[in-house]
Amino acid sequence: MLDAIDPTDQAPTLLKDSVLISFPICPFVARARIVAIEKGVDIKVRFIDLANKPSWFLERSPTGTVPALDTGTHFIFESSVISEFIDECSDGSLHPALAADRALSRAWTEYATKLLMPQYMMMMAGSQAEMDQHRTTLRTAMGKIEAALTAKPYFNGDDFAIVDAAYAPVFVRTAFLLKTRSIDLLVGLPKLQYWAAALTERHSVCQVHGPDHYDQLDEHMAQRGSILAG
Ligand SMILES: N[C@@H](CCC(=O)N[C@@H](CS)C(=O)NCC(=O)O)C(=O)O
Repeated sequence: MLDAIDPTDQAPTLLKDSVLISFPICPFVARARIVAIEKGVDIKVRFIDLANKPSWFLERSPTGTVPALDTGTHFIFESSVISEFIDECSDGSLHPALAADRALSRAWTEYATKLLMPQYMMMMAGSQAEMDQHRTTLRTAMGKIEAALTAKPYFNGDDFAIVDAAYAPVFVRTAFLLKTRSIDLLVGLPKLQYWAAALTERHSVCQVHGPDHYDQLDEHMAQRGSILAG
């Protein structure tokens, strides 16, 4: 059986010199950065303009999406995979101990996209009808995870895990919409409210979403012609 990391594997060393290709407000980037902070990995971040992707990035990235982790020898894409790589290459694990729990955590980590996408589309909507449609999709997805949550304060209980890092950006945005637009996306979802409160006050989540994060979201919404733009 293989150890998580072969003792001769150079990956932990590679991680020290790796660069995370990023975009400031990207929730998928945020997920990987939160995991890095939680694991005490000081990762270098390089921001690119997604509206004008540099050719060196397009040449190496098959998806053209951020985050991507450039280790110097490997160009790793997909935020869940990058998060797992950071976790594996540093001490301890941000995954539950039991295989079935790990599998479930991974499945719900994938599910976060079902919230992130309609939430983004809702925030960028150009009309009320479009916004309502994405809000309904988002609320349906939120209802499914509300029904599935069995632990607190985090997804698996007391220990913060990769799955929590995946949902934290969703809740940073629900807090933004509540505070700045009086839109309450978590109304009637008490378990998500509890989880959201725990995640949005977590040090790593606050560190990744700095004091200018709300301004960056506002600016992005204005650029996209959102009806919610200020
Ligand atoms: N499944 C990907 C999604 C990443 C993603 O969609 N990133 C967005 C920014 S938040 C992106 O790079 N968009 C640029 C594009 O799609 O052209 C992941 O988890 O890494």
